[in-house]
Amino acid sequence: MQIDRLTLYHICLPYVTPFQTSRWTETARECVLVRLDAGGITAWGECGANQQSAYSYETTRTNWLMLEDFLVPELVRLVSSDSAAEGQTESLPYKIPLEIQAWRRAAEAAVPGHPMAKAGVEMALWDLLGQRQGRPLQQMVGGTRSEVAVGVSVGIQASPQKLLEVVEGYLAQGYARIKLKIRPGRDLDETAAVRQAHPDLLLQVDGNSAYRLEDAPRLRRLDDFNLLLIEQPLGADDIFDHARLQPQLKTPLCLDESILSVSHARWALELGACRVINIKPARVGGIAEALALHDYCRGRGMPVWMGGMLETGIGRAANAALASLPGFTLPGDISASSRYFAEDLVEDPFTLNPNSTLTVPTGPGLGVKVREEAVEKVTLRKEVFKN
Ligand code: OSB
Ligand code: MG
Repeated sequence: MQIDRLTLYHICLPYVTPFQTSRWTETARECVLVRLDAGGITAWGECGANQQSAYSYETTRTNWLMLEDFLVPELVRLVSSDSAAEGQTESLPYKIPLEIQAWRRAAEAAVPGHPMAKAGVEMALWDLLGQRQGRPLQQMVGGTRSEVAVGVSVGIQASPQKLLEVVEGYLAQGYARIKLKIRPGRDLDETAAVRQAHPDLLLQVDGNSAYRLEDAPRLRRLDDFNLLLIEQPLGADDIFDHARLQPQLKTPLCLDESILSVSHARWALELGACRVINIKPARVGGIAEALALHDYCRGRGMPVWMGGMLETGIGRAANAALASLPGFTLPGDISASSRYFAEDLVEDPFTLNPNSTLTVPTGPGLGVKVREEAVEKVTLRKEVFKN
């Protein structure tokens, strides 16, 4: 595998509106982009983390650090040794390219954890291989739908009334599924206001680990609102207490922060900690692990849906391709570019179709053309690594 040049960009792209969750507020997509130049092809990847250490321990700067000190040198070593990977024997509807398998082994051996840093490199490799083979990512991963059902994740607002206004703004744009960010005290009145005004809306909530098992009576009151699911009320490392909580609720629990691998999904399933899983390639270390999670859940009848990290059009292209797999049976957090940014980094911004879907890119690799001048404009720091 020949790579001529790797470039890291630390970018900061402001959101059209701040995004407030139970535990942090984001005002911009501040992340690391990975660019690979190889034989005339330019490929891109997006690391998952944002500026703050809140959703997980990873941040923009830890992503940069782990890439610079460990992961980029590992990739350089891998590329120059051109070590052959063993062939894949399982029969799957897709193939994990040997180069990706070799990268995953090398990255795993070099660095424990830091999935969001690893995912940025892995995404760029998929993009490079796809462009080289003239194959869209969707085809490489075995995706089947040309459009994927989507919704919007709505941050905490000043009041239930204001929240309803914001939600109605999105409904007017055509979004058919809404997710509300909640925290103790900013949950029941808010959810009630939206549910009362829209009895048939596909509605779900996300606690981002702001609750404790002792809050079970409060969470049980959410059962009155006919929600699709309650996402990650308890701690990221607390699959066990989610298993204690789920039997006390009618509403399905969905795990996000708790699931970093197929093993975690197995624990959750065997313990009865949730009935739905949110898959984010960024959170689980990349596209290959997301595929494995999808397969695992599908084989056991556990519905999954595509989450998001408020990615730019680069990361969102990968998420949309994956969301077209058959196991993704609930609408994803993959909104149109305009929900996030005044100007996205990709040439054809993602737009919402009237049936609350996004169209999956069909070009080779990620299938998006990155506007290099737009990237440069929002770049705070850039470093080139030559092979
Ligand atoms: O918990 O799902 C989450 C964004 C950043 C970090 C965590 C989460 C989110 C979202 C937004 O809910 C999803 C999106 O539109 O990308
Ligand atoms: Mg979540």
